[in-house]
Amino acid sequence: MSRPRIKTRSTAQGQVEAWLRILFPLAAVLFALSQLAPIWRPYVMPEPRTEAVDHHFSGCDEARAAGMSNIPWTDPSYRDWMDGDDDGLACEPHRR
Ligand SMILES: [Ca+2]
Repeated sequence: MSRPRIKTRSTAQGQVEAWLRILFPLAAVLFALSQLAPIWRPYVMPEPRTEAVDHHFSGCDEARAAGMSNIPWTDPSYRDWMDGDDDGLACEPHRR
């Protein structure tokens, strides 16, 4: 009478399977946490947009009285006729 043959695993194969039993659940947990991360991200208030406003000054005296000088050509309040030397800056401070 012969004994039934029992297939045995090698030690290395057993170690690999043991590591996989640990690594697969760990990877699943880490993946799930990475998917939840956007929920935990703190809300950051956006910076208020500072859009340039066209003030429609009647002249440089009014602009300076409002605290604006050296108005660049990119500013909506810039007017060609307020830039006497045509250098792209309107209402430069008075020279002394
Ligand atoms: Ca100028």
